[in-house]
Amino acid sequence: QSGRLRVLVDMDGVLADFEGGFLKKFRAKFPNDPYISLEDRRGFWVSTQYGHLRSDLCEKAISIWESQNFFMELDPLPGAVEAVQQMSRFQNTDVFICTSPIKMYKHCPYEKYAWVDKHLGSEFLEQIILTRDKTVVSADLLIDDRPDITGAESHPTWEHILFSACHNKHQQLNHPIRRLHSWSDNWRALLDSKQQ
Ligand code: DGP
Repeated sequence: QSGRLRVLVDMDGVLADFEGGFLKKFRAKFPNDPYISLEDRRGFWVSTQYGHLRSDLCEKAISIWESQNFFMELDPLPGAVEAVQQMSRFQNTDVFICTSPIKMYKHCPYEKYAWVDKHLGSEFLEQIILTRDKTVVSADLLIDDRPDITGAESHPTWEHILFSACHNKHQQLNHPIRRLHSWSDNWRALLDSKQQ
């Protein structure tokens, strides 16, 4: 081992306010349709819950994040930018932003790079990992709001830290997993716990 700590930080729902940005743009584009408040969000997939509310709302939801400027205009979550900047300045620590782009690739990958450049600076462009399979990326920690992270590697090297989000905060998990409730929670202690 290199003696360095490697941390993967997810983007949507951890650094960028995907849920808040989605709801704002959904309500603006479809003002006469019902919507799901952040309080009532359950399950990782937004389009699934909207489809259960009314079947036509599934594709209306998808149209929001497939639109130009959706990912670019997401606000940073409170404390996220500061936390990642501080984390990256820690001794013996490498921070990577590990994010799964949507398959409609016209805007999303470009806008994710532009978001990182805008909010974290061009030096962070070196740290971006775009992948639909996070299990094949090796690290000590993965901070991510998605409860079920699976892929080709059945034994990922990282410990998944579940970042709390509107869709997962009520969720009981059958396997024990550590959580980070927000960026005001003690992420430094999590990193310390992995430092050999
Ligand atoms: P990640 O947070 O890195 O696991 O990426 C997941 C992406 O999927 C993120 O951009 C949010 C987005 N997403 C959320 N809900 C849905 C959905 O219902 N369908 C699709 N296709 N993507 C969704």
